[in-house]
Amino acid sequence: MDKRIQVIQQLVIGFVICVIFAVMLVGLFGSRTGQKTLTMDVDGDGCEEVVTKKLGTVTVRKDGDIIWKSDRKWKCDDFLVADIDRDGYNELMVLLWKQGSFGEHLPFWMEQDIEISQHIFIFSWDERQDRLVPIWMSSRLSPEIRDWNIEKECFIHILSTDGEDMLWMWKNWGLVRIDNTLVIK
Ligand SMILES: [Ca+2]
Ligand SMILES: [Ca+2]
Repeated sequence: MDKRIQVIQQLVIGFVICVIFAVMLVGLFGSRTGQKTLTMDVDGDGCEEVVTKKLGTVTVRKDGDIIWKSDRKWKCDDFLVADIDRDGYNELMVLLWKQGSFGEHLPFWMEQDIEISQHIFIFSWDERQDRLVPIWMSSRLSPEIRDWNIEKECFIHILSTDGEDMLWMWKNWGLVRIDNTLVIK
């Protein structure tokens, strides 16, 4: 066979393999890499802000001005806005990846904290500071979250990467799993 034809065949096969991989990657990560926009009242003034996720960054805009933006070091998968503690004001929940789980407060037995891990960070509007402040920051999630959504206004329905279907809610000072103990009507 002509060598040029062989080269062309190899190039075509290589291209097809690349396309197949690209389609698989989009299938695996497409839902997480897409954009998302919600209009919700985040600062409790009765008017809606625009919350967006784009290229791994979550941004809150009020009248066109950015009033909150996720940390540059985070890769945000998704966000939810709901009144999870049922005080009449919405919280912003961000599902994100970051390096390290302990920040500046590294446990004495650890020499380094460089692992990339998934976390849920929850923010609430602080009137005195006039800004969103973190009220709960999870440690490394295990198993990780594949998908989540708000159910019945304040419950968080979570599907883990290992296929577990869970229901969580805010209790006292953090998220607590409740699907084993409570039936929602
Ligand atoms: Ca508002
Ligand atoms: Ca609230």
